[in-house]
Amino acid sequence: MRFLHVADVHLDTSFTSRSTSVRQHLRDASREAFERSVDLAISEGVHAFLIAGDLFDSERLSFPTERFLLDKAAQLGEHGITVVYATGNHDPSSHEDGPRPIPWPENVHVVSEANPQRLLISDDTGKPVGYVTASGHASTKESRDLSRLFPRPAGEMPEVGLLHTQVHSSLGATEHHSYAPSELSYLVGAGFDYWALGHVHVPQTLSEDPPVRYAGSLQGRTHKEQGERGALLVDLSDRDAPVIRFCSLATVRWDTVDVTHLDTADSLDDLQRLVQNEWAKARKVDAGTGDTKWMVRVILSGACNLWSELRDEENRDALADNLRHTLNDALDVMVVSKDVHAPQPIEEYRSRNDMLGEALRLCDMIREGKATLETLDPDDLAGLESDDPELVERYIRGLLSSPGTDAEVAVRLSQKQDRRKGKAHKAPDALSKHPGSKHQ
Ligand SMILES: [Mn+2]
Repeated sequence: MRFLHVADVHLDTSFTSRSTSVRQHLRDASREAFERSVDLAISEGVHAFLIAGDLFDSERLSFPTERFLLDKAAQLGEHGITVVYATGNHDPSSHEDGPRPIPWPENVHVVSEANPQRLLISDDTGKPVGYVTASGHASTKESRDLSRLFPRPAGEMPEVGLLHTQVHSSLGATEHHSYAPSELSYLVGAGFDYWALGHVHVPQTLSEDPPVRYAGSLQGRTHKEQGERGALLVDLSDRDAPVIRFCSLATVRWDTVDVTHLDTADSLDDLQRLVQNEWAKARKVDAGTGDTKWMVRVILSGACNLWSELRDEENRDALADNLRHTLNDALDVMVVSKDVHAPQPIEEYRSRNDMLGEALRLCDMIREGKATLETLDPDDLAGLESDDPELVERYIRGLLSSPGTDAEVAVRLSQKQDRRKGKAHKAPDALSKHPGSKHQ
């Protein structure tokens, strides 16, 4: 038996936090990835197309998606491909929480109740090639271990288990609610040749023999879902030697660019150039498929002369806007400033015999636990309501652990010093930079 294993398509996700055009593009991308999986199933001549739950994101099912799915299902049917779709916690059969039922063609078997169904799969001449046993979610909060309900398979043909489940030990499982939880050791010993799983969006192999696999989300939906996304093409013709191939199908990818060396940036153009360089490097390592569009998150960190500008959300949005046009193949860009601080000769300051040196040494001592701020009134600390001295202590140390803290202390104190020194200190600099400005 040969089949395609897809999961977590989440069609019609709302993507409400995105702009109208990006939202539309992301919704289209989910359908496009599904379309590619259907094309692949047909070109590979598989016998079955398995959907391991969360085909829909919620009860929302748009007319374009309904039309699209019925067309794709019929197309699979024309090629003699059986579709088995086991519902998940996002698309349960319950009428209150799940999508409305649609008139699927005969080649589609929707399994939407816990009671497992064992379906015979045949090739296009009608010759049986294997069985798929599936169980589905009837509600959004299935709490039972559905795998325990699967009858033990016995026979000469390959047997596949299809289920939307949170296997306890899987990578990224904590990101998902523990619905229909199951145990890997039980799945491994349950007698199936392959477990086609859905729910956890990180594609992964939980066991090689027998294969227990998460296909992962077909199209990533957030920055937590970076990396290639697609489906698993499985050949169980030789039960002792399954052949499994991951096929990258998602048209939109999510990626993060870390820009940590900002010390040469003195203008918006400089910042843009630095980000562009990092972007080009990242795309050299992983170019996508050529027509890939990217959802980009830029994380800026470290010392930068523009540190105070980068604290302003409007400035970050403006930078993101510019990058949207300049980064190749970017669909959308967001800019995050993480511990961006003023460039300061901290070590030199620390040894100084003035208020700034004193403050920096005090920060060190608090970090090292050699000093406490016992007389501090917690009411003055934003974000901390407790007056438990231990909590206050831990909170202060947490604040001081950020790499930019010393620089911030230095900037704040030296600005005050500058101000106190007044024009006598500032004026010559200002005049030499803008000759003649006084007379305009
Ligand atoms: Mn899901």
